[in-house]
Amino acid sequence: MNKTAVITGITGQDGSYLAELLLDKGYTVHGLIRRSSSFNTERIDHIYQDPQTPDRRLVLHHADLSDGVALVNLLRDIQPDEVYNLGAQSHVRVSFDAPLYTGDVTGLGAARLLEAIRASGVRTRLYQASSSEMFGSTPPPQNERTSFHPRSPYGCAKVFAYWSTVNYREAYGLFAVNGILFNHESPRRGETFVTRKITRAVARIHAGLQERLYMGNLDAVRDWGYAPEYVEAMWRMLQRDVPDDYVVATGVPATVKDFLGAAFGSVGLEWERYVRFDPKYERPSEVDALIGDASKARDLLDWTPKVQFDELARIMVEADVRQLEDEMSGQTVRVDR
Ligand code: NDP
Ligand code: GDR
Repeated sequence: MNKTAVITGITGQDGSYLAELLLDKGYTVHGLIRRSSSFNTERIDHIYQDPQTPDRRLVLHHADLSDGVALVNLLRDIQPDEVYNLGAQSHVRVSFDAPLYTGDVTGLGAARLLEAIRASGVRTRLYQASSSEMFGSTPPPQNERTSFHPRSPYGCAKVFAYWSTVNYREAYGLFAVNGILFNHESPRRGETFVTRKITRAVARIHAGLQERLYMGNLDAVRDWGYAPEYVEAMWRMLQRDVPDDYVVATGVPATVKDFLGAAFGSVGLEWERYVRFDPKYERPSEVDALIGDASKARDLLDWTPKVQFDELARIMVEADVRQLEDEMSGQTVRVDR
């Protein structure tokens, strides 16, 4: 029989790729979306099925990770085989401006979902979107045994969610896993994360629409992978016989400067001519270097990344160039670029 999954955060980058993956595998997918005063479903519009569609396999529900009772009711009604908790206030810089909100949604939200599973009595498997930001200032390489030292309200909230997930596994025998994912990007990446900010600017500068790009710390080292490959790892974690936690990463380090070089270079531009510093993009405490060791995921999940940061930069610049051309010619903007 085909499986049923619930995805929180289905309107985000990862939620949209995961929904596609699960639909391709024959799942019925229930996505939780937030009520918004304007449309917020752009990333999943291409897979949307209206309520009149016979046998539809993508169903959207209004819900919020701050509303625990709604989560209980939804889980009891849907009876999912798998739950993927991807919903979060996921921006590290913003978490310094909104620390309590971030703690509520990103941290307590995960606990509400765990408790909703317990309260509804549903027999299911849970994936928790944990993050390399939990390692914070602990030096690389980081793996499943590396200690956490978060450097932002977001990182602290994710540590709470991580340990809550482990605790429900130990206390109640819930099949609950943490995917500790390092940065992963795509043409669907939110526009204010550093890679997408850069690739959008490259497209606009190349088209003569923008002169400067203002940035923060260019020396940070990150391990950037390709989001569609990472959602496959999430799914594989829930197909194992026993629940466990896994690091998902490329193992390839690159600085923000390296990404600038790859992105501007892909259209024949030198980034140094256009990029300027603005302290507003710095963080009160920074995470200097994240480089993941994903050997456990390779050995147990048979998962290996293929796209590395320079190819990723090219994919994202090409998509943003196409999107800009579409916008300038007045065409409807495609989501899947
Ligand atoms: P996005 O920011 O693109 O998506 C976040 C999703 O969470 C959106 O669908 C958003 O809805 C939803 N959301 C925000 N607040 C709430 C709330 N109060 N209740 C319910 N849903 C909410 O993140 P990504 O897709 O990049 O990441 C997915 C998850 O993985 C997040 O938890 C993130 O923290 C984590 N993560 C991401 C990594 C990355 O590199 N991308 C690495 C490691 C972990 P809306 O569209 O309405 O804003
Ligand atoms: P990060 O991603 O904080 O690693 O969190 P982000 O792309 O925001 O920053 C990466 C690095 O770039 C530096 N930086 C800038 N960042 C932004 N956003 N804007 C700038 O102008 C800028 N200039 C320099 C940052 O200081 C940082 O060092 C992402 C999110 O997706 C989290 O949800 C996820 O958990 C982690 O990745 C893994």
